[in-house]
Amino acid sequence: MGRLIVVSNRVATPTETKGSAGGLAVGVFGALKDAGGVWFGWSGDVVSETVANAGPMLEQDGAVTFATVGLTRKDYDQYYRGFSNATLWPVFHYRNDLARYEREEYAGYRRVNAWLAHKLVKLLEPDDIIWIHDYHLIPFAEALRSEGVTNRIGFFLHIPFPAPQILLNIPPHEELVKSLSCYDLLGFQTATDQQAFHDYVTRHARGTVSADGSVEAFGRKLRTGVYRIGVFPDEIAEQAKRYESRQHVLELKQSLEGRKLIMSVDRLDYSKGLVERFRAFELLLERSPEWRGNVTLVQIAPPTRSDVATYQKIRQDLEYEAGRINGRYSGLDYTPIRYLNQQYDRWKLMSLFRESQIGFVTPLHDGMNLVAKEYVAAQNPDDPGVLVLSIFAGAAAELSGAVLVNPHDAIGMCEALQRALQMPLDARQRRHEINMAALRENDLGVWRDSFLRDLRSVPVRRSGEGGGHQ
Ligand code: ADQ
Repeated sequence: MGRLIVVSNRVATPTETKGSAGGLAVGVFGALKDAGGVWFGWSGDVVSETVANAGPMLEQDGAVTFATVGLTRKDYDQYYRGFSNATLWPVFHYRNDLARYEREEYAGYRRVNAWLAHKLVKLLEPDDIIWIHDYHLIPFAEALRSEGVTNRIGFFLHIPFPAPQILLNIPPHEELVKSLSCYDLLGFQTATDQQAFHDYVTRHARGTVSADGSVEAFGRKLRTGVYRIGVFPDEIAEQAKRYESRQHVLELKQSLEGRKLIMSVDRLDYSKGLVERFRAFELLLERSPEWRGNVTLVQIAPPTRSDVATYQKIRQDLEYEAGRINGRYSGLDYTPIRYLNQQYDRWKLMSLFRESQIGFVTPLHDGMNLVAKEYVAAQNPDDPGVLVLSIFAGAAAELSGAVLVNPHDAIGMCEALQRALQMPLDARQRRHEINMAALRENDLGVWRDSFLRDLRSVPVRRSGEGGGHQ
């Protein structure tokens, strides 16, 4: 079995893979440890051109090499802040209204992909399989192919793939899909995302799609599949339990003075539906006076991409809404919304989830949403909280024990909160068992292993073959 090469925009540090990072880093690192290999990507640093060109920096941890490069200011602005996060992210989350398109940024995006691919080529061996992650790196395989790389290359998209009518808003949409067709295997979070890609291929690229998900387009053949990313539920459950009597949990409990707790945790992003969530909670207090003073919403949302204008705007909007709602319903000893702009250690979050009666996860569009899965896994099976989940999270297709909501329906969300707050123990337990069974059946290991198994089964291309496998 050849080595595994993982390429992602950001690379976790060796220390992060041992606990503090999210499940994904731990899962990917597990596969790297088993097969041996390289994790390659951006270090997160903005550096001078000389330092960038001197990379990659190599750090060895057992059989795994962490290989990272810095980006120059121009590359960061065009590739990361520009085309990736001000064009692709909003459009792929159905927010054309927040997207901009600049030719120079797109050129920078392709240039950085080509530059990164060129850096990686030197680290490759003939039997390696290469797994590229996410929207920052769509042209990566094309760039590797143009350097003569014939290894198997797979791509997993962590975010939604938009319906063709939405994708058409990005002027170089055809080039992007053509770049995707250079992979041997494309993995999507949900069947809806896969279908959207197939729709583009058949309607706009004169391609064909077979019943098994194989695609022929732009003179290339590739496979597509649905791989639902998961968590390791029993590890999370154990972690949440182990830390349930730590000081931060006791302090929270004490400060609640017996009030019910609704927990929400997200990156501060407009796709996560935070403003709509605050308004639904406000409606609960407005329509059901008995809950005033008796339920608290804790929203943890650390800022991300804060140098992108649309992220500054969502932050302002949310601060305004939290202030307005708290002004309206606070008492001398009661604040309805506790809004925290902080990053928390993973184990702290899991133990806070366990203390709460509701996990309120309401994105407007999301790939999978791992917070929803973590919330379920962290619950105490003897007294579990209820997950109130948006139908637009990929996780909604699996977690049939959740109370599903449409985040655009404020009254519907408010009613769902009421229902969850009053749900009897036996109903909560039944729902929790259903959700836990789904998490165990499709955990992070299943996601990783099934993607890699499918990628390994793709026929090897002969040298000189340009695009997807023949
Ligand atoms: P994200 O948009 O980042 O991921 P999500 O799936 O919820 O969203 O993952 C967030 C991770 O960060 C979780 O593990 C969570 O615990 C952690 N996290 C969030 N807020 C935190 C905080 N305040 N402190 C510490 N940790 C925090 C993208 C896609 C998703 C897809 C994932 C994985 O947008 O749809 O599920 O990739 O494929």
